[in-house]
Amino acid sequence: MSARITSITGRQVWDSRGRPTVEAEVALQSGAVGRAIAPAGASRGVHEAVDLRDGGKRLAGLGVDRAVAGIGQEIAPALLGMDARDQRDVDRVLCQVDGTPNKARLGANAIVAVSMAVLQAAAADAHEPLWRYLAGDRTVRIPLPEIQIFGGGAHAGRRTDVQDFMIMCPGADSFRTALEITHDVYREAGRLMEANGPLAGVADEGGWWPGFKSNEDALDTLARAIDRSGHKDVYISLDIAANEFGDESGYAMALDGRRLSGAEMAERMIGWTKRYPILSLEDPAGQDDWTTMASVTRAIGTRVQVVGDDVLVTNAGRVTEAAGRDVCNAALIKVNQVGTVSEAKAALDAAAARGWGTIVSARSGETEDVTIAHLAVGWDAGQFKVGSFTRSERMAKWNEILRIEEAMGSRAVFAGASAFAPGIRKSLT
Ligand code: 2PG
Ligand code: MG
Repeated sequence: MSARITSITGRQVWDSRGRPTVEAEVALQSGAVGRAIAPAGASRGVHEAVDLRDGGKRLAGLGVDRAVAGIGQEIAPALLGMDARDQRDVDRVLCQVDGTPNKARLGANAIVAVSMAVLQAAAADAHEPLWRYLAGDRTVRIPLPEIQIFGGGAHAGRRTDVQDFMIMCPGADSFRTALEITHDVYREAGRLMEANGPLAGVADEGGWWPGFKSNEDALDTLARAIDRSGHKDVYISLDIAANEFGDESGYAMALDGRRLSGAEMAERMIGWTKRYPILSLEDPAGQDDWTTMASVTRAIGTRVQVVGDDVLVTNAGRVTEAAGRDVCNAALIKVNQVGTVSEAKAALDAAAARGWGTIVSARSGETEDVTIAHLAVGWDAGQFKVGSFTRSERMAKWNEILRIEEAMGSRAVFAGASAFAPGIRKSLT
């Protein structure tokens, strides 16, 4: 029985924001089947691969009929007969058939769903869980989770400028323990918000919807919630997503009523890392403001992880270029940001080769698909970012890692502090 691809089907399903997205199903000659669903970002970099949407009035222009049609009319004919185990070949053909540098013609939403479904089918064919199929004989770690407590920015009506207020527990002895600590901090944060002001449900990724007077008010509240949880060694991680409020003329932090130049922005970010127990800082500057990114990294990079997301867009070329200029010391890895599994892996490898931290990440629009949980383990990424600690499209991923941790039994190694670039690792021990 062979792993040749015998059919590929695309269909429209719905994501966690109630928007249409693309699911792909791939069947092999052996009878193995793989399925995957494309996620969708809200804060997107201009250098990302782009989704194909129908436009017009129907479904607010977000329909995916054209993306689904492309799977049937162009992608399937090109991939039928190929060996699903040759992921790199499959992904090369996907890029070729699309023919654009940013997947605009057939859509990154169609392409990423097919690329991940082929991977799932190959693992099913090998009768292995996906993480183990990817890891082979290598020892891989259970990733350190980065979990959102408050959601802001583009995920919460811009109630705070900062997008993600998260926590990390590098001192936990296991993933299971890290989640229990998160549970306690999340509840304490909710209680504080209930006591001190508006508690208006949850944001796009399940974090508390922020009702704060300033960005620093949110930071103070998070620090208090950590304190009240009684747990030690719990750190703050921020995704500033500065792209969303910055351009060539500077950064407009609306909640604080402040306009900052690049240099002032860097100073503010560095100041926060001195006042609060911040261990990780994502996108403290805009996607093309590498000068500000690099000055932040130069100032704090030996004790704080500086993560490139919109800055790097999971692109191996940009990772290598950024590494040459010390723009950051960690890379966020989102498969749909570049479009195929192999290109995402190449970006992760480029970052790991420089000794950077690597974080497999979900998008703000997600589904029940848990493929990325397996990528985080099987690729030994060390860190995993999925959003918050409510809502099943988030919890499904955390729960999947729990299952993997249990399946590994006594061989499970929790990444903990080892997830960070060497300097930061040292400052933690
Ligand atoms: C990010 C992600 C997840 P989005 O910026 O890191 O928080 O957001 O998927 O909207 O780009
Ligand atoms: Mg980000």
